[in-house]
Amino acid sequence: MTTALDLDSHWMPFTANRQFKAAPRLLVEAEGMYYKTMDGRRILDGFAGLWCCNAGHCRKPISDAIARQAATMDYAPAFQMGHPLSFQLASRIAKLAPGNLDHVFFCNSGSEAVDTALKIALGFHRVQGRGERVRFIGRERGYHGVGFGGISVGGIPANRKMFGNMLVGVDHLPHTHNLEKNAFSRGQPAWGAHLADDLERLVALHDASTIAAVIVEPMAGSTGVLIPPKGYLQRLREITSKHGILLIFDEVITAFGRMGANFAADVYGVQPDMITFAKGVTSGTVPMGGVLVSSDIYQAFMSGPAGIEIFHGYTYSAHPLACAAGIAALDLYAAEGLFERAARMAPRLEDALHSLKGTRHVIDIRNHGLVGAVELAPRPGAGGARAFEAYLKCYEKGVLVRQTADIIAIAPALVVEDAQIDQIVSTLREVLTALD
Ligand code: PXG
Repeated sequence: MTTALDLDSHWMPFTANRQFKAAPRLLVEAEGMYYKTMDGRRILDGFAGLWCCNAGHCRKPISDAIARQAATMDYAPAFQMGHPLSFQLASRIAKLAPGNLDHVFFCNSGSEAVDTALKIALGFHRVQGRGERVRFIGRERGYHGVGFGGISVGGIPANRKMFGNMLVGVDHLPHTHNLEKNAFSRGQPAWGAHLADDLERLVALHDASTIAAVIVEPMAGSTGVLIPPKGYLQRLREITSKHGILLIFDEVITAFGRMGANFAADVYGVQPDMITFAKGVTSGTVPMGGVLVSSDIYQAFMSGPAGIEIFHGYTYSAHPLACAAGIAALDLYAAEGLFERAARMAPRLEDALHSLKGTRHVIDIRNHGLVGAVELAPRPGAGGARAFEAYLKCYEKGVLVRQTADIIAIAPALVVEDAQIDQIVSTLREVLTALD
């Protein structure tokens, strides 16, 4: 099997290549909640691929739509030309979006969506004669993809330290994680809204007139599931509005049902000026990302000089296959009521996960929507090792979860059943109990 496969040539992303290639984990088929491995084992997918296959794997309405589109028109030029599917999908997404977020700029990934949103923020201020608003504020532990813009506003040290100066003029809010105050919270933690007030300090330091935008994940996924404290996002909105600063929600993970609603902005009741999305828009089937912008932002560009309004875009912006997949995914989400289903299943996941309280090594459990995390005490001098071993052991026992630092994250497809939640949690319990 794997001996016939040359594993050397592919330099894998965010992977310990040498370790992986010595003991590869290869997936060859997927259906619904399950993967099949190259050695024929069935794996329960507790992570919707990588937070993306929200409708479950290989759903026929989506794969049929992609196949049909590939045979009908493979590609159409993205610049100064168009095709109907992009307009259909954009208006569908705009209808789902909260408030006045009614225009969509398409790209191909979350990283591109973030860099696009940052550029739109700069352009928005500039077309209105405020070209000095160039600073960005991100947050510690934030993950906004791997473009230079995204790592600049992001706050994951390992993703930044190798890559030089990045964007200049970026500052960061403090993250909201605090185990002393908030350990074992169910849903939004009570403590921490005041951490948003740090934005006032940064505004005082830099002056509001120099700041273009604040970008945060409403629920910080990649860093290990940090649920926003009650009132925190509201406070960020108040302060940004007061100072004419744009607020960008990076919803690459949280959009399209993950939190039990269309967008996290709906769940938390806060209206941003832009939302970045990717992943769930096509249920992970074809790469696609995008930025939802407010009518104010769109109109500001449309009132600018005649001609091309923004010198930005990608060969594959609104690729026909991605658009076909997106429309089919949105149809399927609606037909099966999957976002409502996620909301209904969320308490079930919450109870199951919190039943791990008291299990060996567990120092925190947190959850919101169809997302949960179990944080482990790190091994002295070996941060991340314990959780990585737990992740490997879960995989051996037929359950795929995600590990980051000493945190195990769970985010099953929205079609997950009770018994599958139980299997994920009981496997984790078994593994943690036996782990050093
Ligand atoms: N923003 C957010 C909030 C993300 O979560 C990106 C941007 C970048 O998206 P692309 O499509 O460029 O990868 C992400 C991606 C994990 C994990 O295990 C998270 C992501 C990707 C892969 C793994 O938490 N998030």
